[in-house]
Amino acid sequence: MPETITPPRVQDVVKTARPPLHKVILLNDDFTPRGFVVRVLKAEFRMDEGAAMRVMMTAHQRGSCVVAVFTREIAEEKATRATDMAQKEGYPLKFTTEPED
Ligand code: NFA
Repeated sequence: MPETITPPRVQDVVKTARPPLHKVILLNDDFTPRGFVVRVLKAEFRMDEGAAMRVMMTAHQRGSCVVAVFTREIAEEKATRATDMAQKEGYPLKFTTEPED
């Protein structure tokens, strides 16, 4: 009996929307020691010394600096953890989040 050969179906094209991204922003203050800010950036955002130093100095000089972008949940979690890390040491250091345009 002859074999029936079924050609492969053309796969449907499914477009997956990328989730909107949120920025984690480091805010300057007059009290938190520079070295502590660098330590938090390295610990929570896995930055090397050089990157952490540049972000810290940018916030120090301009008032704030974007640290990184993530999905909303991750951005909020990291901002909270980093802010808590400072609060435990008695520093007013603050990280906020905002949607990326
Ligand atoms: N402005 C702080 C100081 O001079 C350092 C700092 C930088 C704090 C960035 C917060 C954010 N000790």
